Amino acid sequence: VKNYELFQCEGFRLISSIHSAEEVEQIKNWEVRDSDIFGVTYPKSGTIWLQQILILIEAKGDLTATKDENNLTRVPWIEVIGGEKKFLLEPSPRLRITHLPYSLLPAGLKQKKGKVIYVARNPKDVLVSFYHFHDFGVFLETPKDFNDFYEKFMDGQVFGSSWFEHIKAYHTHRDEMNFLYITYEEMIQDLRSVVKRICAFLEKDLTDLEIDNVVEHSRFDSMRHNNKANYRTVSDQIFNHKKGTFLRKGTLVPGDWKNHFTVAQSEHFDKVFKEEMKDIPLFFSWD
Ligand code: PPS
Repeated sequence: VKNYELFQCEGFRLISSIHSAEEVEQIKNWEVRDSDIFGVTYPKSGTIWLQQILILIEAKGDLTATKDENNLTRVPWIEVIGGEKKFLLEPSPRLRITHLPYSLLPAGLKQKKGKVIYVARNPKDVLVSFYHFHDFGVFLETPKDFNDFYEKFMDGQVFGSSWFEHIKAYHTHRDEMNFLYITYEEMIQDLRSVVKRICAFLEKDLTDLEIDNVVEHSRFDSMRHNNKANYRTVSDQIFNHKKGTFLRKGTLVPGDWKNHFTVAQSEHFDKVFKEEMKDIPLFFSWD
């Protein structure tokens, strides 16, 4: 098995070196508590941004409260090997992130136990961020070129499978969960009001100053310089830190897809988007 080989769990593509089918299949049976909070995303949509925000809200904006612990330990991925043990043993509140599709979630979440925050990002920028991530992540196969990756992404032949299937399933089933939908672009435009919406959803009563601190410490620049939050400490066997950084462009170049897509790719994408999303009233800012 190659380091970066993908396998499927109920049609959802995962990475053989960091996920296990047996463990992922168990996740549906995990017992959910009302206090559990799950951040859910398709890859490259703002997961580690939400991870930092959740930690800071819990700490009422106090960065030092989290200083000894890496974000990855404080808010782990549920699907990564070893996830179950951590989940069962942890005292409340348990904060988690995941890329899993709706169909593989713990069943309790679908009975309105716990809370789900879904972050979506304009999928053209997701595609570009994901393309670069395949260079940075040692556990993913480096694409031949952008067009090669474009085709794989549109075909769902990537980790996370189809972007369209992911968001459509969550949108369709949102009323079955305690569910908050936010977008990466809203976070770029007005982080403070998104943080306030998250606080309201989580029933967290923070003062204006505490909110300011959450916002300040989760800005792109702050996170870029915070090794607890920016994945810089993850081993070279997982990320090729010589090739790039996890926080690549973020707010610096929103709409980075325009620097990568050809006109033909963009037109093709728009056509597929229109068709796939025809019954899903979700809108994205493309700039
Ligand atoms: S992953 O691998 O799925 O967990 O990646 P994910 O965290 O979902 O997405 C990574 C992209 O999010 C950007 N990012 C941010 N943008 C703005 N502000 C903040 N604070 C922030 N933190 C992470 C990160 O730069 C990746 O986007 P690109 O376009 O590649 O820069």
